[in-house]
Formats: sequence, C-alpha cells, structure tokens
Amino acid sequence: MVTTSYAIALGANRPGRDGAPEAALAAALAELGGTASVIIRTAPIGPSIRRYANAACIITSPLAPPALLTALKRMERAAGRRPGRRWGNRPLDLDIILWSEGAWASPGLTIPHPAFRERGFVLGPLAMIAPDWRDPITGLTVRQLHARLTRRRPAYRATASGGS
Ligand code: A4P
Ligand code: MG
Repeated sequence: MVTTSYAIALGANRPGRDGAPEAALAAALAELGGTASVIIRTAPIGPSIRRYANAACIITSPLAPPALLTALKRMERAAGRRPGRRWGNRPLDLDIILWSEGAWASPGLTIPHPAFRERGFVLGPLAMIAPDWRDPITGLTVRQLHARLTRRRPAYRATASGGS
C-alpha cells in the first residue's frame, strides 16, 4: 500500500453540528490528523457577507484522490453541510489542494485545486505548514505563490535619480 500526502484546505462561515465555524474546523483538523495550521478569520471572497474561518493541514493517506474526496464529502455532510449553491454558506468545506504525486484530473476532481493560487485564505494557512511544497503546474512553491498574491504594487514607481 502506497501512502501519499495531501494538502487540505478547510473553510466554514456558518454554524453547524459543532457550533461556530472555528469549532467545526478544530473538530475536522482533529479527525484528519496530520500537521495543522492555526485557524484564521478571513474576509469573505465572493457573495457571502459572513466572515470565514480558514485553516490548512497536511495528511498522509493510502487513499487515491477520488476516494479521499468521497471521505471529505462525508465529513462535510456529517458537519451539517447540505448540497446547494456553489459558494453558498457552509458549516464545513474541505478542498484537496495539492497531492504529493503531482496532478490529478478526473470528472469532478482536479488537483491542484484550480483556484488555490488566487486564494489568500488557502495560501496563508498553507504557507505556515508547507512553504516549500511546489505546485506541479507553475513550478512555484507555496511560499512564492503566497508572496506573489500578497505583494503590493507601489502606487507609483520612483524614477531613477541622476537626470535633471
Ligand atoms: N472539485 C473539483 N476539484 C476539487 C478539489 N481539488 N477539492 C469538485 C475538492 N472538490 C473539488 O466543490 C464543488 C465540487 O468541486 C465538488 O463537489 C467536487 O466534485 P465544493 O468545495 O463542494 O464547493 P465550493 O467550495 O462552493 O466550490 P470551490 O470551487 O471549492 O470554491 P472555494 O475555492 O472553496 O471557494 N472566502 C473566504 N474568506 N474563505 C473561504 O473559505 N470559500 C469560498 C468557496 C468562497 N469565498 C471564501 C471561501
Ligand atoms: Mg470548496
């Protein structure tokens, strides 16, 4: 049996079985095991007006990606999530971000997660626990992806001195 590693992103923005979003994330991190980031509060991206709790963890698992996704979906349902609107309010969201074996694509499952490079609420927690993990698509590390996302462009660039 081959054991592989996965980076999982966790999010929640409404109460569920475990109470507040932070409690749902703490319970899920305990169930998943592995190495966990801290839980952070983040401003919503998209239609939600509720703030989110977000975290990430690295787990090892003998499961192939589709079987792991099934297990994660079961955990989401047990936490009180009901299938509904994409990006709807949820008591628990578990996304597979990266896999130690590289990329995966099958109906309903794409790894790396297609949107993770643009998501500060994923890259921030992930950079705490796996800064050197390399995205197989861009070749950039999690640290580099996070820096690229959070880098502020100066409002204006000072021109080189020396002219008059
Ligand atoms: N799917 C395909 N690839 C994957 C993957 N790598 N991991 C499919 C998990 N699922 C994957 O996903 C919908 C379907 O995508 C799944 O049934 C699976 O077959 P979902 O996680 O159930 O739905 P979703 O979360 O609404 O969509 P998505 O695209 O995962 O959105 P995100 O990126 O999770 O965004 N703002 C803050 N601050 N914090 C958040 O956590 N989350 C969202 C949702 C928006 N804004 C947010 C946050
Ligand atoms: Mg999701």
